[in-house]
Amino acid sequence: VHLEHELRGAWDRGELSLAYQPVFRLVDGAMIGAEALLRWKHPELGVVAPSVFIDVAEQSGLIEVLGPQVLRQACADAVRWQESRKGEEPLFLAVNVSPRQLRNGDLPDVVEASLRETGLPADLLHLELTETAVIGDERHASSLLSQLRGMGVKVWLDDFGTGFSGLSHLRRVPVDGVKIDRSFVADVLRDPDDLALTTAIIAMAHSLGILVVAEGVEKEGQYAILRERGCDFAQGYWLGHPVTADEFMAVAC
Ligand code: G
Ligand code: G
Ligand code: MN
Ligand code: NA
Repeated sequence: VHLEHELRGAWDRGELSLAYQPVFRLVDGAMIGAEALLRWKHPELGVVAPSVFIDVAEQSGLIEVLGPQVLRQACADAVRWQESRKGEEPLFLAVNVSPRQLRNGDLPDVVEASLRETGLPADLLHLELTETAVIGDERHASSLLSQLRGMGVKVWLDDFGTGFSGLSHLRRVPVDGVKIDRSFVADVLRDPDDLALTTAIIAMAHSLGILVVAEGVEKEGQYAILRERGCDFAQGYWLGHPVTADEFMAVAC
C-alpha cells in the first residue's frame, strides 16, 4: 500500500481521530490541560504509528491540509471542555505543529481562523514546536512566534534537550515554555547526569521566565523528583495515558 495515498482521504473517511493526554501541575497535582495527539486507524492496515504517518504527511506536504483540520477539531473539543467545566479553572489545549507548518507563512492565519470559528480563548491554545523546527531559520521562526504570541497564543518547545543547542536558543527564540524530552525523564532516577541536566534545564528556564513541562513520567519516583526540583508541569503514563475525546471529557469535565 501507498501510505501517502491512503492518508490523503483518511480524515474525510473518519479514520483519523484525536487522543488527549492530560497535563498536571506539580505543586498541587491539578489537571491543567491536555495535549492533542493524532491517531490513524486504517481499515486494513490497522493502527498506523504517528511517528510513521506524521512523517509521511510532513514529507508529502499533506500536513498543510491535515494540520489545520487537526487544529480546528482540537479547538472545538477544547471549547466543549470549558463549557462543561464552568466555574472550574479552564484547561489549556496543546497542539503539535510540524516544521513544515511553521515554515509555511500562513500559520498565524490558520490559528486565527480556528480560534475565531470555535470561540476558544487564545491563551488556552498552546502550540508545541520541535526544537529542530526552530533551528536553522531562527529569524523567521522568531518573527512568526512573536506574531502568534502577540495574538495571545502560548508557544512551547517540544522534545527539549535533544537538539543540543537548546539552551542558547532560549535567549533568541521567544517561547513560553519548554517540554523536557522523555529520554531525560526516563533516567532521572538512575543516571545522575540526566538528573543534573534536567535540574539545570529547569533552573535556566526559570531564570529566563520560561515554564517547564516534563514528559514521559512513567513512575511515581520520577514525578516526586521533578516536583522537588521545581518543574512546573508533567505528563506521562503514570499520570494519564492519551484517551479519546469522549473519554477525556468523562475524566476532565
Ligand atoms: O502520539 P505519539 O503517540 O506516538 O506521537 C508521536 C509523535 O507524533 C510525537 O512526536 C508527536 O509530537 C507527533 N504528533 C502527534 N500528533 C500530532 C499532530 O497532530 N501534528 C503533528 N505535527 N505531530 C503530531
Ligand atoms: O513528541 P511528542 O511529545 O509530541 O510526543 C508525545 C508522545 O509521547 C506520544 O506518542 C505519546 O503517546 C507518548 N507518551 C506520552 N506519555 C508517555 C510516557 O509516559 N512514556 C512514553 N514512552 N511515551 C509517552
Ligand atoms: Mn508534543
Ligand atoms: Na515531546
